[in-house]
Amino acid sequence: MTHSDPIEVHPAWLPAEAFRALGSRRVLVRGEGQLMDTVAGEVEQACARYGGSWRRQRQGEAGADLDGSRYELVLALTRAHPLPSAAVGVVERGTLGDEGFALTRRNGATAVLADEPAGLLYGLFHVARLGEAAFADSRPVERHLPATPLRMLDHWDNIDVHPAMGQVERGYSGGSLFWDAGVLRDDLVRVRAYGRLLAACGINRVAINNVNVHAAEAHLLTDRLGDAIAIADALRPYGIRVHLSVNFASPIALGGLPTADPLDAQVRAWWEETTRRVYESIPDFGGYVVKADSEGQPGPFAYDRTHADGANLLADALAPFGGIVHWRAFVYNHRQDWRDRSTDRARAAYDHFAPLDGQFRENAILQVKYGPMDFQTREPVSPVIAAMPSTRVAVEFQVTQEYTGQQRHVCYLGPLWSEVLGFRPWGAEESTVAQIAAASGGGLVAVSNAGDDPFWTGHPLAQANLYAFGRLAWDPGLDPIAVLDEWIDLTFQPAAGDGGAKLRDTLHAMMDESWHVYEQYTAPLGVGFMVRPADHYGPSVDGYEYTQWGTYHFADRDGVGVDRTQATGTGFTSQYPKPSGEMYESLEQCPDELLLFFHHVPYTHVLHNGSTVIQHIYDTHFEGAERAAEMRRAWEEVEPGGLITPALYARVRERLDEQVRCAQEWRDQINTYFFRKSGVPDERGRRIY
Ligand code: GCV
Repeated sequence: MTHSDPIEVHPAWLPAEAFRALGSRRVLVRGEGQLMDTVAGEVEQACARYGGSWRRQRQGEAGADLDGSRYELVLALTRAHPLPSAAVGVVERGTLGDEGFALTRRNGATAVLADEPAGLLYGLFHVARLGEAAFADSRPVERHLPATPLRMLDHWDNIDVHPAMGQVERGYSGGSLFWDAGVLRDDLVRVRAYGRLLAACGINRVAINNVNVHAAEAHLLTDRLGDAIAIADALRPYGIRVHLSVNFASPIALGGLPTADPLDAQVRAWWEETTRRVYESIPDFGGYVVKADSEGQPGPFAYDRTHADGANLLADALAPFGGIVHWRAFVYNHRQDWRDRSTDRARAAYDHFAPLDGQFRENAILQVKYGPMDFQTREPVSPVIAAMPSTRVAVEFQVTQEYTGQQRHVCYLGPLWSEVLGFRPWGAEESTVAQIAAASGGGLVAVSNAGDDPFWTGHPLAQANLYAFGRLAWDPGLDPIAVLDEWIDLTFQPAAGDGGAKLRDTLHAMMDESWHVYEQYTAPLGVGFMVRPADHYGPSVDGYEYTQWGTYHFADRDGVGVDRTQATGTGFTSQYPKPSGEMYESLEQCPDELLLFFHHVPYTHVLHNGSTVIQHIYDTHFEGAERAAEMRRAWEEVEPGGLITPALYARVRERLDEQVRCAQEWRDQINTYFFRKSGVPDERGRRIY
């Protein structure tokens, strides 16, 4: 295998083989509408390839040959009339919602039923996931309903190539799927294929442009709306609604008004009219995403108005059309003085937003990053999530691996998200983060990691992160390792058979704990950052220590960590309800992995695991770098073939080389730094520089 092997666009988790089982059956599709056409098209293609047969039955069309018993797979809307016999009595009509489906198998036929076409689309992809298992034995009726109707990806794509941030801000997968150097791509076939991949893992909304809305991108709302229309047309067949990130100062920049004051009548009229025009062209438009008064983006503060005033302005403009505004809570002082230890960036989102609870419109969603800082490898859950009972709150994840190896490192993030989603701020008997987000009507959002790279995600194994986000958004209770298994089986379908068992084991060995491995060799015990400023890749322990960004570790010769306690620190722990706040406040109860996020401790402090902080730093860094090398050794034993094409093999191999190199660099810089600061030697006498 060489680098010059031709690389076609990789099918990701939808290779043709994923449809072999259903494509070799007799299939009946029953129902009308655009999404039903998509379902029928999928079935038609699969049957053409694998020798099955299929029939589309239209409403009212009946006849002996259309009896469901002649089919091995029936995909039908519950309102279909007459209902194919395999589907009769399976489920009560009207109980599956807009997107749910029911699946059962009896008398030799598998039936998938849904109240709405979107449900059948998700049901079809579920059958693909099950493969032959969908046609074996009988199955009691299973009902599959998404935990939340809002399962969204944000793209940080720019239209113009930004001088510092490029075509895609924090993008590690080549260029944008939508734009190339200032223009919409001519051919949106790939965007349609992207929509298909997203639907197959459960995502139903995409914000197409960067939340940092620069000059050209602001025009998507008006004279470049055509770009959004074309993208919406490409994604619609897979049930995906398009959203736009908008610039809060648009009334000035685009409308020629002297102000963007959210309470100004002209400003309100401008947003109303502009929004009306958007809906004229895109009737199923999802709504707006706004980053306001954050990292230099304009917002309501310029007019002495609150974030609620800002969000409500846009919510009111969107409301007549059923649209939503996602208002981001990533607001903090990015001009902090490192000498001032009382200002704490972690506190900022809560301080800004908690007092506004109850003031947001019904169609405004507060979009909160999962942690209080910025998508670090390890952070506590953001206290904002539990602090706004009268606000719709969406939890935001980052699939693009800005701080988790930039798709050069294997870092499967399913376990991180699953941990966050399962966290219970009020204690064991109370709601999880996933339940809070769903019950509030906020849902889940993540920054996409996809681009025009032939493998979609730069690192082929990073596809698993995109897949896992969708699946966990659909059902946060899924075991992330089982989700990884699904992804392996779909993507490397032959792995589902005997020959693939070894590949499956290898991928699990490399990926299951890869987030922990990455955590081991990077910033220790939840302290965060220590990355190279600006590009956020690779180690630079003091890179941010004396900057204005508020991301400090405060290491000195005696100890390290940020005191965020109420007793002696910034008081951040008080933003949590009981018992989580008490747990973090207490040095004894604080989980080891978050110790340095909440406490400044001496290097000799003994962790729950019995090790001192300094020895733990040495041990985890030696071990993490070694485990990265083990991943490479495991991959070396994989034999290219089948769906492990030479190009895919080589791409993974080349990235593993970089991961091993970078992990060693992290190990040596971190260990050396703390040895020099503390003067405490490694008790195992390993090499520190
Ligand atoms: C889009 C981090 C990233 C920025 C990003 C920002 C955000 O700070 O480094 O590139 O900007 O988050 O989420 O808005």
